[in-house]
Amino acid sequence: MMETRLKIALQKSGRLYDDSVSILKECGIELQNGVNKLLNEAVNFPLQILFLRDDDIPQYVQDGVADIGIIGENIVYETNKDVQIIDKLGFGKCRLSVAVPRNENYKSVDFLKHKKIATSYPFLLKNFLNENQVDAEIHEISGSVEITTGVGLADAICDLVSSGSTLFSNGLKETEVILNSEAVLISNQTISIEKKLLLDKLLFRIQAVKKSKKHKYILLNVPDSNLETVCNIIPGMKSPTILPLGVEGWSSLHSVVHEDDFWNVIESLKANGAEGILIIPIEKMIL
Ligand code: PRT
Ligand code: ZN
Repeated sequence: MMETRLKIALQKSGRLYDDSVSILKECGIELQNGVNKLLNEAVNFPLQILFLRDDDIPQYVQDGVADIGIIGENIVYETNKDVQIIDKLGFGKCRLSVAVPRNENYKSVDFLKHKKIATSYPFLLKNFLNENQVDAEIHEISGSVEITTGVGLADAICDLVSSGSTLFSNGLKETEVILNSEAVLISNQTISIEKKLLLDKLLFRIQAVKKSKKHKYILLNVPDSNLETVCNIIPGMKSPTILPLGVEGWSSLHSVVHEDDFWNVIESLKANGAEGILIIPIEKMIL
């Protein structure tokens, strides 16, 4: 009997390519060296990788040509295929926004009434306009949306934004956020039990990698008199590890901090007499 393999669709080149391949790598999954750029096989996990245009991935996953895929939420919702979002992956963050020329006096969505809006996201834009009861003309184009107002093709645009510098250099300002997006793992609605087991295994690894990126390992020295206060500052996983130092009256403390509290924690640690603070990245985290 053929060994069951899970098939994953990844963007073949573009903004999601590097992070998609690295997340597999961080999950300990190694690809074969460049034999075929469109189809690859993991050497140490029953996984086949199909490299596709991002826009095509939802269709492939819906039809079961691929079992799972990595793609921006913007594409998942725009293509509106029957696929399931299993996990957010924390990269490829952007938003789908409406923008208008900077000198326009934009007060509300009513500004868009009977205007011409250029976009590559007609479905999401249409939904947004309907929800806001705005009747406008959608001009669908496949690229360079940001230049359309400057050349008189449109009055407004609806496009992806991350840093905002493309809008800025085209004399536009962001006025509405329609969707916040990041890369997600999607799956076919009906995968077999064998494949589901492989998917769970992959998901377990992805979650360990994601968690580790959000946390740092911290080591510090603290006078015993402040030990209790310092322990309360660091929430840790369960409780911090405390080891006596060679120097009388001092201890070494080891724990884990979440990136969200990171700088606050460091500041209060210093204020409470902590010294020799070391922060170390965590490679994997399994709780
Ligand atoms: O060839 P293929 O069809 O696979 O690729 P593509 O050209 O359609 O997509 P690609 O590689 O550009 O983007 C893939 C995915 O990355 C998108 O679907 C989003 O989920 C995500 N992503 C994240 C972005 C951006 N950030 C982004 N900034 N996709 C596009 N942009 C573009 C945006 O369209 C605009 O032109 O970058 C410009 C704005 O960037 P800032 O930083 O100037 O605001
Ligand atoms: Zn695309």
